Amino acid sequence: MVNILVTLSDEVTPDYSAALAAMPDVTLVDSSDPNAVEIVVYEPNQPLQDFSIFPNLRFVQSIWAGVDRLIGNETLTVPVARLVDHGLREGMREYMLGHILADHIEISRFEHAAHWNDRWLPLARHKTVGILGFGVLGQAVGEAAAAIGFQVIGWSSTPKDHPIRNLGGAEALAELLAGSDYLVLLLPHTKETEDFINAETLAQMRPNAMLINAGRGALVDEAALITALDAGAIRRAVLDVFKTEPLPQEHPFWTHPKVLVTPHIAAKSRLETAIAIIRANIDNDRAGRPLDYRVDFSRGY
Ligand code: NDP
Ligand code: OXD
Repeated sequence: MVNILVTLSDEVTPDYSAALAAMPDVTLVDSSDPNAVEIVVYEPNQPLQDFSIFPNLRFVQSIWAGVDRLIGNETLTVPVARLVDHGLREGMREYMLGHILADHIEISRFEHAAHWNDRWLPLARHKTVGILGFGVLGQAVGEAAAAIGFQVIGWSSTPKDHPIRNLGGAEALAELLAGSDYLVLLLPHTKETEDFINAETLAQMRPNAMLINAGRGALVDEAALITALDAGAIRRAVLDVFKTEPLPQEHPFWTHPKVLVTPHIAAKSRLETAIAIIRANIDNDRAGRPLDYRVDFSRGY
């Protein structure tokens, strides 16, 4: 038997608890007996921050992909696994492609138009989708965009052996910024990526570019983005993640005519796919194998 503490939001706790409790070798425990806790199934926005209270803890399984809130937590001395699963890939792909295509076929031109404007629409192959952060989710988005016909360029720390053209390094970044009609941000939040989109990088983008950030709010200098939108340095921004979440009611993004705000829903974790990843890591740990998708604390993601 293995003892699992579920530390998730109220919204998802009942479903994850039921799915785990149904496993014949799992006992659910609560934090009233810290000695009993062997695995914590966790969302990084939960109040539990001190893991040192669990002397028998073996690992922490995050059901989020982004673990920036865990990096630097010195009480975490056991392995941490992040979520990599099909549900996140599907969600992110649909979110990104939905926003890109809605913009690309100029839906806003026709909404309540009340006049016959039959100006030509471009084809996907006339446009470039640039993806900053060509990891698990960036590649899923890139593959979907390429399948529709967009030109796609990915960018990451190290170039990948992948059929989509992808690059690494500062020179390549300049090419991607200057060449993208749609700039997708799927970098993790680390010291290196903080305010990655700033006055300098925004100035390198195309005036017709649309920025879509589903990585983390910390990637974008919010004031610089508003200045760039107001000045016409870029055309539009779709933002799913913010420096402060929930986005404060008085924040200018809510009412900015060139900004669309979504409430961190680009790719929600789904029990139906996440549970298999949790199960696999329970088995990995029991068999003495390394965890799948273990977080590398030294690089910060
Ligand atoms: P991955 O770790 O698979 O991908 C991250 C990519 O970013 C990698 O390709 C990595 O390069 C690259 N990268 C990291 N740091 C740098 C840097 N300094 N310069 C250049 N490239 C860099 O993560 P995922 O694709 O699974 O997730 C990406 C992010 O998406 C998460 O960290 C999270 O913040 C966010 N997310 C948001 C969700 C939402 O609903 N809005 C849902 C899920 C995730 P390399 O491969 O070479 O290391
Ligand atoms: C995230 C997630 O990292 O929801 O944002 O998985």
